[in-house]
Amino acid sequence: MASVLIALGGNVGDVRTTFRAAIANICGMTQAALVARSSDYATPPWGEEQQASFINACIEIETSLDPHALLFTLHKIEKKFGRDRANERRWGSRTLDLDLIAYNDVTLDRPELTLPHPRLFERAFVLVPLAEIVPDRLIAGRRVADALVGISTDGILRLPDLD
Ligand code: PH2
Ligand code: MG
Ligand code: MG
Repeated sequence: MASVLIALGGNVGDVRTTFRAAIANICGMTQAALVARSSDYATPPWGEEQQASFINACIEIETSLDPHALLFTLHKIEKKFGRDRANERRWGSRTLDLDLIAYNDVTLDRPELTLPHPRLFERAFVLVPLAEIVPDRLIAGRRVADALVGISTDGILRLPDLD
């Protein structure tokens, strides 16, 4: 079994409801157990600033799928929740983005998949939810909670749990 960290993001539609359903789908379709789920956070849009705020969260799962099978499944789930990869801008709006952040300590550098996620340490919208669930985890030799020191978390707001 592998311990896998996945970041969720979206800014179109009822994103928190999408997250809830997507997490159930991830566990169902990857024969995975949900180990931890962060709170949802409202986050300022990064990359392309003239768009709606995002909601972001992170989960940890345990799965026996290999990284590529997992990536394929995550893409299927994105599509099921309205993601249209063919007609979107690189840093633009989406219904659902599911990013593989880390898969055990696997390192991989392929066009379709880089592990750990190459932009993880630049992104407070990933590190803040990640530090809530796995503060002591080492990714690329760095402790998650330490990686947050020195990067701006301005405008990131933890949202109260839904019922
Ligand atoms: N995702 C993007 C572009 N910008 N900004 C925030 N705050 N959160 C995201 O998940 C995000 C983003 C495209 O994938
Ligand atoms: Mg992303
Ligand atoms: Mg993505």
